[in-house]
Amino acid sequence: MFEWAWDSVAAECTTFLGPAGYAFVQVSPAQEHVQGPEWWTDYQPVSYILTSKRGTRAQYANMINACHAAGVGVIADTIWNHMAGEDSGTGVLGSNFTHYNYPGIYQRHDFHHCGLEPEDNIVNYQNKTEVWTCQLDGLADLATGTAHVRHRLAAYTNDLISLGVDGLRLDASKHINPKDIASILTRLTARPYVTQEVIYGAGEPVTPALYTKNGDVQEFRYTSALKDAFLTSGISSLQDFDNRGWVAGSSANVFVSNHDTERNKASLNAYSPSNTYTLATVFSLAHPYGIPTVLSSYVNLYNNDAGAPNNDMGVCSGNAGTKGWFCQHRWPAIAGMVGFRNRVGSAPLTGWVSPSHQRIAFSRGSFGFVAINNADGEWHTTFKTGLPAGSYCNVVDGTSVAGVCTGTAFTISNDSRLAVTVASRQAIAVHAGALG
Ligand code: LAG
Ligand code: CA
Repeated sequence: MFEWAWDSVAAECTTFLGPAGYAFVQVSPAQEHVQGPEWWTDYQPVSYILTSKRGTRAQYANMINACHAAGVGVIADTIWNHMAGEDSGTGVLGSNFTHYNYPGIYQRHDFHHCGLEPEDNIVNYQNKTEVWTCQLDGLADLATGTAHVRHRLAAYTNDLISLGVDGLRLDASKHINPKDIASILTRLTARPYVTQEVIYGAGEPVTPALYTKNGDVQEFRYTSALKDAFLTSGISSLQDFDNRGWVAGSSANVFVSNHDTERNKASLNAYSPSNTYTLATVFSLAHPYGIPTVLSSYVNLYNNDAGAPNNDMGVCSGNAGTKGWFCQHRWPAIAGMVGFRNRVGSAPLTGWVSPSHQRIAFSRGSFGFVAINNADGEWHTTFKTGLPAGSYCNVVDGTSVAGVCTGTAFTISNDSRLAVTVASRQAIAVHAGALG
């Protein structure tokens, strides 16, 4: 829930995320950060006081309690790599800092000074040490190899854990030696779910595989592959992700888009043509590779700096966004596929068919079936599914309420066949938990 204020996340956990079956909600960084209207101020910590543009510590704690009551865990976006980028300034709560001095927290020797004067910024991604110890975008790089910094980062994280945080998105993990991450994790009072941001770069020595010992890793090759498949080369290629040199599915956290790639165009986004963003999200929730994350963001993507709308208060209107928010998490196809994923669990992918390069269908054992038509033109056929006979709700366009489908219902025959027309640039999906 990119940039949603804590009070608005709390309300959304209760009214939508919990009932829809989302397991976790990932929220923006919670610590005090630099001032300014841009969204990315959140990624420039100035202290570990848990007050940010998104709310106070009390509001953060209340959000966690509300989400837990709704059955939703909370993943905190956590910044271990750096502090702020500016030469000096004041945080949103009034904490003063200079580039290498955070009174009472860090001083000059708590930062890397990698020797690339005058800026000390990363230039050469072929050099591991440089990627880990020089500055990312001018952000003061913490000396994560030292006991003091490890201790301080663990204290910040243990504070989040004490409020009930269930998982950590470790921002800029690629820029931290994985041994430093491992050491900080040993200092935590609980072992939360961990997903590490390690953006793959072809031929670079700092690889996602170096980080799997610490927890899950975000597999950006998946994000690129989906963009390429849905926009260009065809979706029939979206198989065998475990045989491509990517991290194993059991270590992967995957997404169609995150807040960075929707801005830098390294992925599909909500403005992608021909329904491809929704279809790709249906695919990611149907396919067993990795743990899928659904981004929920706001409409102003073409101004890279634009902060959240509506004074940061996230809000949706029925199944759609409003007041500048997209509310992707409520879009019927996406929310419906969360129910699909929960119902199919770890059932294997079976019965893959792809009669042409823009059409695929597969089952998840005897629990679910999906067909995706990324071509212009109807796909009229009879599928062999893994499901028992019955009447099922198409969860891409409807929900099953007490066994009655609010959208289209499909009949699966005694021999598990489904005769159906999948409209141009649409998907259908049925599962054992949504009869119609
Ligand atoms: C991340 N992952 O590794 C976040 O996903 C990404 O959103 C963060 O960058 C980055 N790491 C640092 O946490 C974002 C913006 C940057 C922004 C940075 C710090 O994408 O554009 O940099 O947060 O706020 C900004 C300016 C830079 C400037 C820097 C330091 O855009 O021009 O050099 O601040 O003053
Ligand atoms: Ca670093």
